[in-house]
Amino acid sequence: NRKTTIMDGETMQRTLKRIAHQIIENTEGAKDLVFIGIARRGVTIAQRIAGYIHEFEGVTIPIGTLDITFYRDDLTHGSDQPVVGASNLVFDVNGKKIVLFDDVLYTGRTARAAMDAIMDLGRPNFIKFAVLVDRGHRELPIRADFVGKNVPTAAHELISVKVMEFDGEESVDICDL
Ligand code: 3GP
Ligand code: 5GP
Ligand code: MG
Repeated sequence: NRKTTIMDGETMQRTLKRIAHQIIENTEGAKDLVFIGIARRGVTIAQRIAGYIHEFEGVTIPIGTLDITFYRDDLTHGSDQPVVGASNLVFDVNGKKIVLFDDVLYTGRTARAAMDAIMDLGRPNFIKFAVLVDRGHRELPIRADFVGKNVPTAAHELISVKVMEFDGEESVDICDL
């Protein structure tokens, strides 16, 4: 059960600040900009980055959430079909510039389900995708616009993402199962 640390708390905070700056640079101003976090840690990441943007630019970005789960409870099978569960989208998506957040990007199926759920509600101006870790192994033609770190993994490895809000500590580790 080997474990390799790829980000400590300080590195994670620096990475989230960098993504905050990149989002400001690449979304043409805060007008109509909204965030959607994929439960659970994608929501935390969205909140963190919105907090930094508030700090840097003095603007408050609305944050909605999507809960996407799987038919099967064996979460290590990335190819199982993601299902959109509860959503809390506190804004009309029509005409919005949406940034979608998840902690880890793997097969791309969750991002696809999230985009489908958003498009069912209206016609956004655009959707961009931000992730803390891209671990590879895509099964769909999906990429992230903002990436904290690219971490090549084997299928049997797992990326453990710890955030203060859920885990009381912060780190990203590769775990060998
Ligand atoms: P999160 O709360 O960090 O977002 O669904 C419960 C948790 O399991 C979610 O974590 C989700 O991202 C995570 N999860 C779902 N599928 C996989 C998977 O294939 N591998 C790993 N490691 N975690 C997964
Ligand atoms: P997908 O395969 O659809 O891209 O990812 C499925 C879901 O599981 C996403 O929410 C993604 O964040 C999460 N996920 C996939 N692999 C890992 C992993 O290794 N670690 C963590 N923490 N989450 C993962
Ligand atoms: Mg996730």
